[in-house]
Amino acid sequence: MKIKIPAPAFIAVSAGIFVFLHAKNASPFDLRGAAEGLGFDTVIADFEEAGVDLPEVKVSGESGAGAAAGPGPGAAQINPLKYLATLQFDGKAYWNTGEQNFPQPFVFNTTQDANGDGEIDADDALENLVRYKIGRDVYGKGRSGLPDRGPNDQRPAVYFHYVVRGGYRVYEYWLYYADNDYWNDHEHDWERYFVYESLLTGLPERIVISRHNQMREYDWGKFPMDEGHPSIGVIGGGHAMREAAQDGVRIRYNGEISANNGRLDAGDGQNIPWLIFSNDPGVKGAISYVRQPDCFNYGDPRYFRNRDEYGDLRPAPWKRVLWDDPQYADQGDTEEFSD
Ligand SMILES: [Ca+2]
Ligand SMILES: [Ca+2]
Ligand SMILES: [Ca+2]
Ligand SMILES: [Ca+2]
Repeated sequence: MKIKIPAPAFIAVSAGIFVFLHAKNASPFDLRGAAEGLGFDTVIADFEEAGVDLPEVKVSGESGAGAAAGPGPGAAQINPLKYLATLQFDGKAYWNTGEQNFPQPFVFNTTQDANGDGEIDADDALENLVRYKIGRDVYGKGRSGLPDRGPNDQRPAVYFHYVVRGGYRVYEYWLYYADNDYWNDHEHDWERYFVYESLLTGLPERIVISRHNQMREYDWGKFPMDEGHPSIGVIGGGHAMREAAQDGVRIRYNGEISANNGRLDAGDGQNIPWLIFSNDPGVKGAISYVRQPDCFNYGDPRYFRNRDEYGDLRPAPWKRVLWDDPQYADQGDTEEFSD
């Protein structure tokens, strides 16, 4: 379901908007309806990738060099809050304790070398994680039994990336969990949902959510919503996502947190806004971050079937094909890696 934009005769640019004038019908596609910013650089890149020869760029309004160089002063920005989801996790139904860890920064403890290898790094994650807690300065017993962990930054966090592909601006939301405590036990767990916004209408058309080694696609209009934001159910332990609700801890798009029928020892009833990490240009309210490591070692001695702390390497999100080519999701059961 790709929308092809014909090669424009020329592009007019002014203060963050642009108009494509097409040779055939001479009627402009006015992309002002897209509401939030259209990164000029990004669209150029997309045409280049499609092998379209770009015609002369005629700039109206502000000084040419400044307007064409990217989102300058006054230019609209990409707003990652626009499609940020409400997540509801597994609760105590079916006689279990429900979900025990939630999306958070992958760098969340910078003071404790928990696995004793002389480095404070990503492989200390499982040992330092304090379960059933959401908050800025979390303390407690570590997931693998170590006492006095903390301070941990276990606030809700998302790693945001956007690309323009096939007639869409794709808003990618990547979630990091320190522990995937399921039949496929592993340290580190990267899950994701993508929203496809049409460049022609400026409206969201599809949402794609990760579920084990699949990316499942839904029509935006048929997906459950929470005040205009997707409402996604997260399956216990492995964090696969689904369209149906769950009964446990809920983190809303606006940061409202509630335990419901789940267990939450810190964070219940609080409002903790999502941390939006992104290094992309023009992203509103983004916190930049260091894209290290390139690989996460999914093994951990805590797991009977995956004991090698430095084994089971999986590329970081920003090293995956999917990161810059989300059309890959259309191919269904062909994910590169099962998280
Ligand atoms: Ca360590
Ligand atoms: Ca570890
Ligand atoms: Ca998982
Ligand atoms: Ca590890």
